[in-house]
Amino acid sequence: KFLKNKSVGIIGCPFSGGQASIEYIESIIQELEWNVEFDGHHKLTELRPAEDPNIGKLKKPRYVSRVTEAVSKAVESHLKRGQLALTLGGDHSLALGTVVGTLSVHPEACLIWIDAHADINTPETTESGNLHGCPVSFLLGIAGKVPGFEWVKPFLKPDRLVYIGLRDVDRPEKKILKQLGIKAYSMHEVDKYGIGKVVEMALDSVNPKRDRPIHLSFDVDGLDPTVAPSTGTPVRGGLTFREGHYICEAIHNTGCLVSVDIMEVNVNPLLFDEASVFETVTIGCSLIRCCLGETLL
Ligand code: 6HN
Ligand code: MN
Ligand code: MN
Ligand code: MN
Repeated sequence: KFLKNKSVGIIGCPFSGGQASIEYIESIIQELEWNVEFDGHHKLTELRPAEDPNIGKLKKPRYVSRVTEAVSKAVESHLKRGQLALTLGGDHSLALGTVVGTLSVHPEACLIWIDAHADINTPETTESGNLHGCPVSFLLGIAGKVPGFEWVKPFLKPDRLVYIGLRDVDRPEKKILKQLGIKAYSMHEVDKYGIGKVVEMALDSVNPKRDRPIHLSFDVDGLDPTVAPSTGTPVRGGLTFREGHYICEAIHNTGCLVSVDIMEVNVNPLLFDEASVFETVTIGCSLIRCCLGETLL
């Protein structure tokens, strides 16, 4: 509904060291008869400032703000050309950039966030100080003024956001979700209703007429660590292989998908063995194929 032709722009963001089989991804997308534009991995490490002391508890705030701003421009440019923007990461703070990029082209877009975590800590509530636990608070405009992040706009309205897969939400994050009335389907609801019903309810809440562009931000730790092991903050009891794929298939079927993030795939051989990395990259590729319309039959 919102894309000009079957063309996808890949934004490679090896922000935590990842050079994840881009060539493989290019070829599987072409197999599906999509045009692929991949202008290389974005040189994000070049944006690292010489000095980057904490701001309050926040770690590497200047580096993250520069990188995410650059990523927002990349997403914006692909969307403006009518392409689907596919961002491969990298830590989930990148979604601050990708979602702003999507909103700047499609202000009426909604955001579907697949994750074990809510990533909605504010600079006040974060315990770790890691910005990948905070992007959603910045997106909603509830993070307060943090120097360097003035570019973050437009903001996302809380009723345009829905979560699926949550199971490790910090106490202050639970409070924020309640206060803002944000729709969230945890693993409890996935167990109770089944993934089919959960995705339908999620879509009904943010996109009742299926006429709004959709940004899907998929943190692979939303999946169970048995199927996506090489990720930084794994949590047991996650989405199964099929539940993850079903989400992507169902969202593709709306015809509204404009922007996809596949995040937190960690390919660092010092942290994970080869088999774990291969399994995680492979499931990432397979989710992408579903987002682009691959069907089982
Ligand atoms: N992720 N809630 C924890 C924190 O540090 O704020 C974990 C965040 C994980 C973030 O997986 O994208
Ligand atoms: Mn590009
Ligand atoms: Mn995340
Ligand atoms: Mn996560």
